[in-house]
Amino acid sequence: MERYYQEEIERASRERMLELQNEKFLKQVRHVWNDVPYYRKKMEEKGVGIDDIRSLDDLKKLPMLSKADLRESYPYGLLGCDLTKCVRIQSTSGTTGKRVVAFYTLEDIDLWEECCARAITAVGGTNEDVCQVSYGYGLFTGGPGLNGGSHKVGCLTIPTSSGNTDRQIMFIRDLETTILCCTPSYAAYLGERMKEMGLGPNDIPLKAGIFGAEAWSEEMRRDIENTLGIKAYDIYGLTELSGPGVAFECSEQTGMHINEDHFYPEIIDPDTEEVLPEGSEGELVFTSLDKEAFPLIRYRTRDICSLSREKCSCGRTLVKMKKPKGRSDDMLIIRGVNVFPSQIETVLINHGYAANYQIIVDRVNSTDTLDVRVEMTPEMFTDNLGEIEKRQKDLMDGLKSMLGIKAKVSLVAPKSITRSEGKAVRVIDNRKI
Ligand code: DLL
Repeated sequence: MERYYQEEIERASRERMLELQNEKFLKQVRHVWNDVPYYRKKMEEKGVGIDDIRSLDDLKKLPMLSKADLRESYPYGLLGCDLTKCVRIQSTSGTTGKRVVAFYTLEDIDLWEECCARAITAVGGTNEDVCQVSYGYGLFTGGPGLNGGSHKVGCLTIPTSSGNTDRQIMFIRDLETTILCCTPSYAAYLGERMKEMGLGPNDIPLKAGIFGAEAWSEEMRRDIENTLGIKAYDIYGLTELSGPGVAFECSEQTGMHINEDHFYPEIIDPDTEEVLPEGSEGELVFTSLDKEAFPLIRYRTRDICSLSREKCSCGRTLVKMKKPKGRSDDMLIIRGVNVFPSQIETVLINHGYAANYQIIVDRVNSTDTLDVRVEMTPEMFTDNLGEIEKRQKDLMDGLKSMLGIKAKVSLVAPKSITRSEGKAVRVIDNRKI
């Protein structure tokens, strides 16, 4: 039986949802106009006043925000309320430039945790479940968000955070964890470690996993499901909008329902910023509908995906986003061809490898080179050079037909690529552009 955390919203009619979105949108724009001088200035520069915004149809008149705006206005420039009303900050793991800091009031946290509670309920979670949160806690939103959602659902929550893998497995077994929350790459590592310890799916009580924070392929989903003996569900979100729970997967496992009563999505052409019709692939842009401390209008996520309003068998009417292929800034342009790491992952897993790989890009004599380092599994490990060469050639052929360009493959020994406890770093781009 399908369960819902907030059924009236999750299954609202299209008319009801539009009415709610419209009402909240007008309030949110007014809030930003009155309380966020940075955005008001952007509106004025575009020649848009508050009276030009009368309904959601006018959304397209409004300027977009990007990560550059967030960096420029760091730390308080986009704050929408008095600092005394804020009770928390979270921050992105940004590797370049200034970090992005997002602020929350108590009410913001409550709504965010409700979104996570919807996600946990959608995978079958109830107050009889034990939910182990193995996302990082701290500035990263994964741990705190799912922790809050798990409390709301009433699960017994185990806040292990990430790392200390043997202890994670011990808790899963001793405390009978039924729902595991972590990045997909960490879930794969937990499965690998379990195998090394001689444990199989029947030795653990897990039934579901809520995995997100990074792009992962359908093939990786199948692998994790088989190794851990669970159903693996996707979850999406970003710090700027709250954290995990912006969208979540249901029993159908064909994309994530967006919590569109809180986050209004658009898909745009990343080059022209033109809004694309439903079903087109493009960059996902969100407008928050009821945030107090950190409201964002038309925020460009840089994530590439498409939206679908096809009827879902779970009964939810919330619009669905397809699994993001990755971020537009993760997309590699190799000799003029667009390559997503997730496409490479698909080929590797289809050839029987695990998702332990690294993509090294370089430029030699003005030509881009693509080198995929992938670990042999312990079962296929050999020092027979002929065998290794044959395997490398098979993979190169597979990559050529998926990507349309030639990639070099280097098979490396099991365990020689560093495992990740959070988001995996898959790409090393040595080109100096
Ligand atoms: O990763 C929030 C999160 C935590 C989501 C736990 C899900 C689970 P950030 O660190 O701000 O926040 O990174 C946000 O991660 O723009 C996407 O590029 C990527 N991302 C998040 N979820 C997915 C997913 C968190 N399910 C950025 N599939 C986003 C693909 C994802 N990419």
